[in-house]
Amino acid sequence: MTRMPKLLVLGAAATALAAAGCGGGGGSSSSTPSSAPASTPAPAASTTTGSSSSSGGAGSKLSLSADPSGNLKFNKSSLSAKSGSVTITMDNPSPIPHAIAVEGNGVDKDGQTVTKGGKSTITVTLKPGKYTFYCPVDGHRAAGMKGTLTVQ
Ligand SMILES: [Cu+2]
Repeated sequence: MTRMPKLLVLGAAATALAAAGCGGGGGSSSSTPSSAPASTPAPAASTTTGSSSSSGGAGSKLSLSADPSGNLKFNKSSLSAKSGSVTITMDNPSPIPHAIAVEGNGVDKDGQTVTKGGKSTITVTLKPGKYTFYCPVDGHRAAGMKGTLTVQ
């Protein structure tokens, strides 16, 4: 369940790639997915025009933290993200172990439980819809350590 090491490796690899000079010079035949439905009124955002500011398309990154004074809650009760890859990082400044987890629409993923000073991170691929983020430590979700993640 805990994918922390793999995430770190992935992050490092991505960094290395980015550092190694951006983007290969388009040798490969453009594999543009021709699946885009013509009905979508795409507001010109999908086709990046010119400027090679490669944001990497790394997906949404969200962060929150556990209540520092030991209450069983997060500092946010709602989050929103774009569909696709979503990374959520929870800081735990409290003396109580906590973790971050996401559930909904067939997704159910728990992050690593961390103690004071630690970070719990999960990366999930989400479709538009509503999800619940919560702390998977026993009793914490029931006590109110949860919120709504809206994906658009
Ligand atoms: Cu907790």
